[in-house]
Amino acid sequence: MDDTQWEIVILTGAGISQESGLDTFRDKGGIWSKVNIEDVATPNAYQKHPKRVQEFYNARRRPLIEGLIKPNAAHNALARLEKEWSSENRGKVTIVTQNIDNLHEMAGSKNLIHMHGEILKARCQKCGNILICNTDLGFEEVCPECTGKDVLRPHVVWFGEMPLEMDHIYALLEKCALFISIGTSGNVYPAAGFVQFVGVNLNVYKIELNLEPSEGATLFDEARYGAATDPIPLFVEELLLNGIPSRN
Ligand code: BV8
Repeated sequence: MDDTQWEIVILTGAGISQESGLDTFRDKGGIWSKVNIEDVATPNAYQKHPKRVQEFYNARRRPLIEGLIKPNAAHNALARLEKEWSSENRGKVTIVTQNIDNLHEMAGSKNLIHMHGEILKARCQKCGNILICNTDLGFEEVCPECTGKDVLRPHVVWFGEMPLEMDHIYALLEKCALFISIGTSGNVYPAAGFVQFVGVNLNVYKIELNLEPSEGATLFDEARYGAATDPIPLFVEELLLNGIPSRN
């Protein structure tokens, strides 16, 4: 990166996909108000009740496979930002998403890290093979790599498991000039700690775009509140026009 290039890291959470028709987790009526985390999203839950866990993810995978869920104006605006920022040679834009849906890639985002995994993939617990999964996952499937049976689990990161690509993410955070946090309540670590991590560098501008103040709201330089399809396209427009805001 030379002095004229400015890297941007965007953290997204469930809020960005809410207007596409996917439930968030901790809002009223959200996923964790209907099921307990301990029953469906931990390695222990999978060990004790594998069928229940597979069914929880099968039900969340189906609408995505059926094509019922589409990216919204916020996903599209971020894809536009990545494309135009790099084509104007201003630097790189990377999205680090906590979401396991595929809406960022459907919108056209390329530099994308799924730190909590992807629901449209399965992982072999025996050999680590990761494969596309666009069907219900049960216990009859065989891993095409090691031919093991009863070994495929959803490729998602459960509570108590290490999120993916953490070294890569921290390296990006270390050199970014702008950190944007979108649609996340700031409850789940390590993602909730990213704003503090980038804040060590006093030159990084940190902005939160969310429906309401997150747990870490006071750590940002700026916050704009509203449903994602409202402030995000507007902020992207401003960014492409005026560049990264300064902290001074
Ligand atoms: C780890 C993936 C290290 C699958 C998910 C105490 C005890 C035990 C553990 C811990 C503990 N304290 C801390 C921990 C660690 C734990 C954690 O943080 N727990 C919290 C709950 C306290 N974290 C972990 O376990 C992580 N791993 O730390 O590893 C390690 C070290 C050693 C050895 C081993 C490991 C792993 C966490 C990953 C969990 N996986 N799910 C699935 O989806 O089923 S988490 C789940 O939460 C989702 O991935 C989700 O993305 C993520 C974050 O939630 P949000 O996206 O923020 O969603 P939320 O509903 O909360 O908020 C939505 C926001 O959007 C709201 O603010 C709302 O206002 C806003 N909004 C709503 N509508 C809109 C909107 N905004 C804009 N527009 C709208 N329209």
